[in-house]
Amino acid sequence: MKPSVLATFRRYGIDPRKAIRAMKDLTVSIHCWQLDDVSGFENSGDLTGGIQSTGDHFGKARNFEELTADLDEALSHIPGKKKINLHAIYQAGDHVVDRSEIGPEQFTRWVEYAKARGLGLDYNPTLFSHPMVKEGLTLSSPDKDVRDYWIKHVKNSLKVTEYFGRELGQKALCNIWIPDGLKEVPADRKGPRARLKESLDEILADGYNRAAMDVSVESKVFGIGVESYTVGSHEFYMGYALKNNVLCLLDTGHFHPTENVADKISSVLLYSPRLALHVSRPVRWDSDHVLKLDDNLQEVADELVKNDALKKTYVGLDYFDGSLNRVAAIVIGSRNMYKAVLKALCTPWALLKEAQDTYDHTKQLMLQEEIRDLPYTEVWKEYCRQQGVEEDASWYEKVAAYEANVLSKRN
Ligand code: RNT
Ligand code: ZN
Repeated sequence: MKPSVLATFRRYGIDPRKAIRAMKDLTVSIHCWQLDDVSGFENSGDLTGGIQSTGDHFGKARNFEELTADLDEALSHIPGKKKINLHAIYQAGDHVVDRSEIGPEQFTRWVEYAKARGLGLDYNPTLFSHPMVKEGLTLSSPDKDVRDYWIKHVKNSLKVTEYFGRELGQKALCNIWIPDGLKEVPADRKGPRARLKESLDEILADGYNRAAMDVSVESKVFGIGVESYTVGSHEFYMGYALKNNVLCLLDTGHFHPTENVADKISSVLLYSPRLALHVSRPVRWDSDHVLKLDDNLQEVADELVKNDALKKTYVGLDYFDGSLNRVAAIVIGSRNMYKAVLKALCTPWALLKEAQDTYDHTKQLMLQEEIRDLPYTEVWKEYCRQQGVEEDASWYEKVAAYEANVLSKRN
């Protein structure tokens, strides 16, 4: 880095070289499902569960080989430590097995893939896009057969996750999200929640190896077709997580649009030793747009740094846009996540906090505005150089060539 860049940061008490070193504490879990619009390898039909992917850009990955090839292309342009976030529907055994039967054997190829590249893996049971989702309900269904079916699936998911953690020597996360909710105002709000609580208790009853994995529960405010009531609301899961020593997963698209999800991080961390995130970009609703380096993303990264939470947080990405080159979508969103954290690490929080705590609101505002102009780009470029990835838009030429040579040949 140029001495002038270092000098500029030094004036604020920041050493960008230290910031780059601190990036080792960040691991981003890159979601595989952007590459195929959450289709998976089961041929399970349309995406259901109140979530939607729109757009039909060509070149969507159709199987394990295509998806991992696309991932390799994307990963070669992303700096930093990475994991891959999988869903049960990405089972890759010799033949497709029923959801209730999916276990570690269906993921040996993924473990080999991850081992060969020094990646970690995370896991999500898939409780959507399936005929056993009855009337939109799974673990909270009034139908015991339905609940039991999904309880089995999630119990097996804990085994898959434990297998990932053990094999890869890196703790894995099993994140539970269910679509359960109602289109119309419910007659009974408590019943489904009580059933969900009971199902979760049963899932966790056998325990799991906490050295190899964590479990998180993901809340939501509403989904398409389930606008009036979501069983797994934020309050429900926040209570459940704290009481049962599992993690609360905050998806940045799962709250009312005027809520600041970054603001929740410091509260959760006062009561829970660890946190899980799905970083997304909601546009008017939980639309799962590709991450832009906007204020919302920056504030999430700022909170992770200020709360010294990089090591305590499972940072997962969760978006899926089918209207553009899906490999580029992974690269753009992921690079933005790392960039936001690096920028947060180059911010003079001590100075800002001092201004706040001494009631110097004018200085605080002045600083907040002046530091926008610090040469963060130079630090990002240096970080990318050290990581052996492109420091600028030149990665796009390679992804465009991949689109011409590989993606455009798929139909
Ligand atoms: C849905 C949740 C959930 C999914 C993925 C595919 O609203 O955000 O996390 O997006 O599991
Ligand atoms: Zn999510």
